[in-house]
Amino acid sequence: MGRSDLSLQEVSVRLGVHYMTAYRYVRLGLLPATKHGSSWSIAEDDLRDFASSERGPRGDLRKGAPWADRLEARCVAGDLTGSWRIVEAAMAGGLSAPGVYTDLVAPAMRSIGERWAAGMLGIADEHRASAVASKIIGRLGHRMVRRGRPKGTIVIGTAAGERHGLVVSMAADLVRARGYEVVDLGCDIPATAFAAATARADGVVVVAVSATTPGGEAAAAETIAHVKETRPDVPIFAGGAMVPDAGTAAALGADRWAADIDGLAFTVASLAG
Ligand code: B12
Repeated sequence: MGRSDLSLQEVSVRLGVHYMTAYRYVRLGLLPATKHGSSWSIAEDDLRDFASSERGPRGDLRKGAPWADRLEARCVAGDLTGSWRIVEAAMAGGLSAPGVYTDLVAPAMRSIGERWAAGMLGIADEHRASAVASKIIGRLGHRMVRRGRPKGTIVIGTAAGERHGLVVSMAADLVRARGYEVVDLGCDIPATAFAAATARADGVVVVAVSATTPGGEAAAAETIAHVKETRPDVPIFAGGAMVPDAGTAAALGADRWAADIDGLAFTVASLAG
C-alpha cells in the first residue's frame, strides 16, 4: 500500500457510503483497487476520478453501465471471480453470450493493448488479464454449442509464429453459435499441420486464418497456400489486425475477408446456408 493509498473503510467514509457499498464498487470493477492479502487499497487519484465520474455514488450505476471498462479493470487485477460477476451482470441485463465476446471481452482486450503500448501497463499485467479472459472464454464457450446436426465444419487457427489465440477461440465459439462444427487449431500452427488437419476434417465448408502480428504475412500466406493445395474447393478467409481489408486478404492468397469475427460468423452462415 502506497503512502497516499486508502483502505476500504477510509473510502466508505470519504464517499459517505456504507463499507459494503464501497466493497461492491471494487468487486464490480467500478473503483480500481489493489488486493493485499485479504484487504484492498485504493489510490487517492482513482478515488477522485471515481467520485466525480458517472460510475460514482452520484451517477446512476445502472444507466449505460460501462461493462467493458469494468471487465478490463477486473481482468488487469487478475480477478476471475470479479470478472465473471461482471459478465453475469451484463448477461442478466440482456447481453447474449456472443455479445459478451464482441461488446465486452474484445473492447477490454483492445484497451489493455493500448494501455500496454502507451507504457501504462506492464507485460505481466497484460498476461494476467489474458489469462482471465481465456478462462472467461472457457466458461462461456459451452453456451454457444448448438444442438442438432451441424450445418458444416469450419477450420480455424493462426499461422506459425502467430500467438494471438484468444481471438481464435472467440471466433470459433461465434461460428459454433450459428450451428457449425469447428476444428479449432488455436495458434502458432505449422502450415503443413494446418493443411493436414483441414484435409482430415469432414464436411469442411470454410477455412479461416487469423493474423494479428505485423511480419507474419509470409507465414500466413504459406498456410493459405498449403490449405489451398489440399482443399482447392473450400473458400479461405483471412482476417485480423494484420489484414485490414479485402485487398490484403487477397494478397495473402485468401478468397474472402471479413472485418471482424462477428462478420466472419455471419458470412459463414450466409455462405454455407
Ligand atoms: C493479449 C495480447 C497478446 C497475448 C496473446 C494471448 C492470446 N492467447 O491471444 C500475447 C502476450 C501472446 C501477445 C504477444 C504479442 N503481442 Co499482443 N496483444 C494482445 C492484445 C492486448 C489483445 C489481443 C486480443 O485478444 N484482442 C481482441 C480481439 C477480439 O481483437 P483483434 O485481435 O483485433 O480481432 C478483431 C479483428 O482483428 C478481427 N479478427 C481477428 N482475427 C480474425 C480472423 C478472421 C478470419 C476474421 C475474418 C477476422 C478476425 O475480429 C476481431 C474483432 O471482432 C492486443 C491488443 C489489441 N488491440 O487487440 C495486443 C497486440 C495485438 N499485440 C501486439 C504486439 C506488438 C505483440 C508482440 C509483438 C509483443 C512482443 N514484443 O512480444 C507479441 C507477438 C507475439 C506473436 N508472435 O504473435 C500489438 C500489435 C501492434 C501492431 N499492429 O504492430 C497489439 C495491437 C498491442 C498494441 N496496442 O501495440 N499479445
